[in-house]
Amino acid sequence: MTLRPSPTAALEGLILPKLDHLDLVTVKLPFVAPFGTSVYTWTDKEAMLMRIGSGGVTAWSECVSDPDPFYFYETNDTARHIIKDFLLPLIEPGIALGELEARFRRVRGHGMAKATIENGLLILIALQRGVPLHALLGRPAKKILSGLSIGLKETPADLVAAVENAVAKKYHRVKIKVKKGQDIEWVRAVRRRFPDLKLMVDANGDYALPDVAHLREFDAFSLMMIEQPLSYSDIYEHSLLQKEMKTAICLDESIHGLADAAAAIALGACRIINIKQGRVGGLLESMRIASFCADRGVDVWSGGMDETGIGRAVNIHLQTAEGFTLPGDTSETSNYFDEDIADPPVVLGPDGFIGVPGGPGLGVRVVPERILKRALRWERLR
Ligand code: OSB
Ligand code: MG
Repeated sequence: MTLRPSPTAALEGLILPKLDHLDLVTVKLPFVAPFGTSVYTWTDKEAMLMRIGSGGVTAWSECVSDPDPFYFYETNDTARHIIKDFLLPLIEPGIALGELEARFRRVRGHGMAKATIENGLLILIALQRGVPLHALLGRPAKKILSGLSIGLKETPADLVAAVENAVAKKYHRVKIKVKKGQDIEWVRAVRRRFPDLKLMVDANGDYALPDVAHLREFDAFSLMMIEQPLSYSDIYEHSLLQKEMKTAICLDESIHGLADAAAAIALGACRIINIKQGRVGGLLESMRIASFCADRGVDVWSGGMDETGIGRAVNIHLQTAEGFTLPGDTSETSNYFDEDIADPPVVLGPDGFIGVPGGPGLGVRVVPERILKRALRWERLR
């Protein structure tokens, strides 16, 4: 393996602007339908947004945590606490982004809180330069692959109906949530109806190693992968399971940064990694993981946290980076929301691709009236 230049070296050298103001705004947007997983059923998105301004330019970023700790340990309240009391005091105008990352390392974990700030600063700098975020990341625009994540459905027939809608829209792959007792027969029904569909399942950690015989039943369905079959905190047992299964394992919850990705790959715990930029601490760490995986022939894709239009746009820009070879959980806005807080909404083209917004920064407009309509809480910190 040849050593290549770091994909983030130039970004680490970016100089932080002086922040004139900083607000945390919590919004609550109803989902068009409840989203059920093995860990919880969400009926709305409660998101903490960060608004920062410098020299008349305003940037919005989104913390991808939920109000609850059912998917991940961070919550909107822990993120607020960590941002306010520990991360904000470390921001200093004139230092480089790499120096800020180094200072942030002293705070252990809390990647979603860190990502909110790092992403916000990158979006702000892109806006100040008048360039799209992907260009600031050093990447050309490209058509982004789409993918839908379908929540648990009561019956196999209900699930097949939902998959039919996704196929009609030309989604590039379909992921279905599974849990113990709501799995094999549901997947079998979808496979029978769509023998060639790019299909995968996500268990959000619902199984344990003694379920190996049951998990091997998934091998009959030519799935692209099974996402996080075992515990949210495990890497080692996934390496044992991967040896017993044909289907590729993809890790989501277990990967909190580059070191976890390296450990998982070295152990053979997965063949694919779901990179959620928030879970790993932001765009830079996401790019490091993606490049590391590309060098080792490990596919990665961008996960989602059913974000508002702000986080959704961040995920789209990220997917222009090297290594994002597989369709991610990047769906149309209308899959989750009737009205989002940003315009324009994400829509699939006739070929199922998603365009990267071309304007400066995220390339989407945050609509103030919609924020005000949806705001639960507004806090000025600077
Ligand atoms: O496990 O990937 C997951 C949503 C919330 C929390 C965890 C997960 C998900 C999804 C949906 O699967 C992703 C999306 O559509 O944004
Ligand atoms: Mg997942």
